[in-house]
Amino acid sequence: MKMKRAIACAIVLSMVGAAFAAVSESTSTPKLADPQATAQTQALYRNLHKLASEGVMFGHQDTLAYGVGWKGDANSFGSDVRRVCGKFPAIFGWDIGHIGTPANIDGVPFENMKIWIARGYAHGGISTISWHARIPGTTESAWTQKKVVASLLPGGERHEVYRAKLDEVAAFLADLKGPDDEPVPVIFRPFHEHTGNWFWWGAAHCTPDEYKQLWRFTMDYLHQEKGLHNLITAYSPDRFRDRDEYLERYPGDDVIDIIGHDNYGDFRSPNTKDQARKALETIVALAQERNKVAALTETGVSQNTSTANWWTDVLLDAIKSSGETRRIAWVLVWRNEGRRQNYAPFPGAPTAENFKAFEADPLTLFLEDLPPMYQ
Ligand code: BMA
Repeated sequence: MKMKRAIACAIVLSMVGAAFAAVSESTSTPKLADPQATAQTQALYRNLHKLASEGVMFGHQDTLAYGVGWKGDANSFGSDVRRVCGKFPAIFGWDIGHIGTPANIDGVPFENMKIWIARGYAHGGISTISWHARIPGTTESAWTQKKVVASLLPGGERHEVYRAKLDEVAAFLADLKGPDDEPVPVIFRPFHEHTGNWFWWGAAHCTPDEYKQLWRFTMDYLHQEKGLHNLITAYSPDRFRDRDEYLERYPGDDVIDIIGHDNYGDFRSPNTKDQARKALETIVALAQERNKVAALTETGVSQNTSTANWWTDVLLDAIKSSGETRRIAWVLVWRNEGRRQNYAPFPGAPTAENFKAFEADPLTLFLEDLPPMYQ
């Protein structure tokens, strides 16, 4: 296993400091919201927590499924990220929008997605699953601005329909299996960007209490009724003014594991560096107070039009802007749909050379740089 210098140093230091570490271990070991989480899921969470102080993992949505000018199949294991820098992302993003049909919202067959998630895990990588959910029981998209959240809760007129939808979600999640038939741990990130109003679960379309109840019912159902214990939950508001707004709809420390944040706007150019720093410092502080893990769960700029040095001069610069901001566990960029929509570099992209410098920085971690995450 090839490790970056930062990790190697951290290992030496942690050996030297082992005696001290043992003393503080009991207070610093993070606990998942699900007390019944599988051993691998617990190990992943512990390792995410530990790695967050050593490096920042890089993630890319749908990286194995397709990229600019190519499409994968069940047997392929390619990525635009690898084509550019020789390494895979450490974090593999997926989306289960349109669950219950053969292919997801962006045409990725769910059967292939299962295979890619299992292969990513077998290679030591980490998968995170978002959900651009249609309104349950309809084909109305995630972007339908209707007040339906209350109707999905227990006692609501769509509650049974919602349970049936969660049964489909659970069947998919239960089918993620490792080499010894163990459940593959995944970071589950539903109901994201809810501080905006573009999705039906957005702030304008439900009360804080309804939003929290949606999360609480959903996780309780997946854990208790469906017996799933391979989930690490990520809460990921879009841009927020301050801690109060961040926490206004927070479902609770007993539900959420990852203090996430989706933010494109503040990471567009160096001009908004102060806002980017403030946002990262806020989530890192909130995570540290709760002994949880902070992450920049979505960001990115178009690789066609962005400044060529965006990776180092904007993104990395923001992540390195203070001792606190460096403590996010990962950053994930959105999908490479094709020439029109792309957030990761691809061969020939104006950003490709700069991305190599981003990869070479000791702070960034790719699949090949990870220590074992599941033990
Ligand atoms: C959006 C865009 C859409 C896509 C959706 C779900 O941000 O990338 O093209 O369908 O995410 O992945």
